Amino acid sequence: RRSVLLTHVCASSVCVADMAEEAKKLAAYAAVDNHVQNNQVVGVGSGSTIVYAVNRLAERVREEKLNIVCVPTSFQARQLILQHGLTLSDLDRHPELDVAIDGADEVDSDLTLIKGGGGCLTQEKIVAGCAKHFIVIADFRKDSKALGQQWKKGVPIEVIPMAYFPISRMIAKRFGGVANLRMAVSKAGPVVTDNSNFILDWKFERGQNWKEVNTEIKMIPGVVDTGLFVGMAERAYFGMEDGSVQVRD
Ligand code: ABF
Repeated sequence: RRSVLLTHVCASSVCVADMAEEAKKLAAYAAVDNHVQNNQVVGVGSGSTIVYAVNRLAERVREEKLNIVCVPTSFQARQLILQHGLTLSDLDRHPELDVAIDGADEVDSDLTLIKGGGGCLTQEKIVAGCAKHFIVIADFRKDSKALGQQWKKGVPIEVIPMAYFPISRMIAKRFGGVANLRMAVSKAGPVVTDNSNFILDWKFERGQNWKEVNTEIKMIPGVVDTGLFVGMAERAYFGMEDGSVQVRD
C-alpha cells in the first residue's frame, strides 16, 4: 500500500513539473513573438524560463533573418546568447533597449514582482530599467494575488558583504520577519553574486506597501538593490496548465 501511494505522489509531481515546463515555453514564445521585431536591442533575463525565449529568439533570427542585438542580465544569459549564436552587446554600446524579457519568482495582481531567486536581481533591474518595455514570462505557479502567496523564500536583497549582518537586523526590526544570509547548497559559505556581493532572503510576515518598502530598504547603507520590481513590468505572460497563455497588463 505504501509503495502504491508513493508512486502516485511521485507521478503527480512529475506531471506538474512537465506542465510547468510546457507553460514556461508557451509564455516565452508568446513574449518573443509579440514583442521582438527586426533591428531591436533586446534585454535577456536569467533563469529557466528565459532559456525558451532565447531558443525562440534564435529560431526567429535564423528563419526571418532578423538583426537583433542582445544585452545579458547575468553570466548565464551571456552564455545563452553566445551558445545560440546571437549578437552579444552591453549597456556601454546599447544604453537604451527596445525591450527586456525576463522571468520572475512571483507576480502579483499589480505586476509587482519578486525576482532574484537566481541571485541576478541587480543586473536584471538595471537592464529592465534601461528598456522601453519590460515583459515578464512565467508559468502558472508564479501567478499570485499578493506577494508571498506563491513564493515562500522571501524577497532577495543584494548587499555588500561587510554589511550583511547589520542590514539583516535593521530589516527585521523595521519591517518584521527575518532576513537570512543565502548560503551555498554545500553550506560551506554564502552565495556570492556576479557582482561579488551577498544575498539576504527577507521572509516578510504580511503584505506591505511594496513601493515604500523597496525605497526604504534601498536607502540602508550597504544595500545594492532589492528583488522587488515595483511599477517596472508592462506586461506578464503566464503559460497555464490547460495550454493557454494569460496576459496581465
Ligand atoms: C530570474 O530567474 C529571476 O529573477 C528569477 O529569480 C528567476 C526565475 O526563474 P525561472 O524562470 O527559472 O522560474 O528571472
